[in-house]
Amino acid sequence: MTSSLFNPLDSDIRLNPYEAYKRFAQQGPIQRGHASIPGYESTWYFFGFEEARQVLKAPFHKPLFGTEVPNMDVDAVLTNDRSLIWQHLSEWPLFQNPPIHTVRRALLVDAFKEARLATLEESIRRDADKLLDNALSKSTFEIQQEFSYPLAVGAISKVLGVSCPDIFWFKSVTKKLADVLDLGYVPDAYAPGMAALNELITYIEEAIEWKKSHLADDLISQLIKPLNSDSNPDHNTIVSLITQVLFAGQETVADSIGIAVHTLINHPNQLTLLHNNPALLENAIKEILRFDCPVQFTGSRAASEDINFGEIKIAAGETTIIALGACNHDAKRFPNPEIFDIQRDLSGPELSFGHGIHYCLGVHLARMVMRVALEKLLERLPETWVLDSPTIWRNNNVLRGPSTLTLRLKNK
Ligand code: PIM
Repeated sequence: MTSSLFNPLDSDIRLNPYEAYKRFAQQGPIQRGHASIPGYESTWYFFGFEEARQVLKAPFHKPLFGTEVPNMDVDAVLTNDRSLIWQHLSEWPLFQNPPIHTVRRALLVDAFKEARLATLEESIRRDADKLLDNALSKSTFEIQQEFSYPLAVGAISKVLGVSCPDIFWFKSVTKKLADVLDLGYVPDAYAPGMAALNELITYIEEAIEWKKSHLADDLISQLIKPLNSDSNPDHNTIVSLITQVLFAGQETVADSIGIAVHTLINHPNQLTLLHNNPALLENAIKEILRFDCPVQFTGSRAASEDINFGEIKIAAGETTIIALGACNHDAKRFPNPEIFDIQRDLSGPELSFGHGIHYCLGVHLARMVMRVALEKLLERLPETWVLDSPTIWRNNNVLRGPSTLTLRLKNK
């Protein structure tokens, strides 16, 4: 049952988010949510595109973790069972504030520049072909496990300069971290998440040891090369940077490929249009991510002072969460938002990759892997894409994407 106060944990929001957002957005672009999540009792949800851009740019709004926020009892929010894993996760630039955020993000920026990533494209393209060589010989094709996920993990491994980890193991580890990062208080996720994190840390420490004698032009080499300066990151910082890159660099990319295929299957005319006009691919990718984005909610940010948005007064210590999917369907910014149109004019500001100092570092990687994936699928799949069974969506409120998306390749 849905209340008149927004609760991102309501099951109908996960199952049919855009209908729910539309209903709530009619009540205004900024709304106080349901007080159901411990630590987020007085959270404001942003549904308006412009308002969201404003709050993401506002310097006095900080992510919750690791910050001093007036009127907020951070210890109460970080109760014991989750504090252990958050000690590590809150080191991620994704959850940090300046000045630490600025220093750590700067350590990653070069590896994610468009020109640098372009040097990896051919090898990612070869991976895509190999995966499809294996997958397309069968009568059905489960895109996420057989294609999107290994392609995304392979791509981020190339950025880091390590060989692709065992996909089955890696998926189980990152799934447990995704459970921890779900919105709200998820007590059952913390112990398995911590165990998974420890496995990931062991894997990364081994990779770092190996890299020390195999330095190359890659991110881990950059991070561990002595810079002869006081600003060298320490070992724990390097490990946490790599856990963030490994986690964030593949989950959402794989989800985006799955979302793209699901959306195109549901809009066969647009799929045909794209087949006949490959030059539309770049705009199609933007439209896919506007229409259905893989990160539905930003992390929570607390106001460090009182702030007014028109009639709405957000008091110091109150938290804000941007409903990115809702903002991407704000009719003031995108007329007829529920229409999926790969020719839509998408010049101008966007939000699918966030905004402000936490704007997604992986934007070029995500777009490039999506482009390679879709080019290869358009080239090698039959012209009509047919689902073999209904798409199953992942069980997470923040991260959206198909967990199972099976295409029928041959009549059985
Ligand atoms: N992953 C990639 N970019 C952002 C993310 C993310 C955002 C919120 C929670 C978990 C991952």
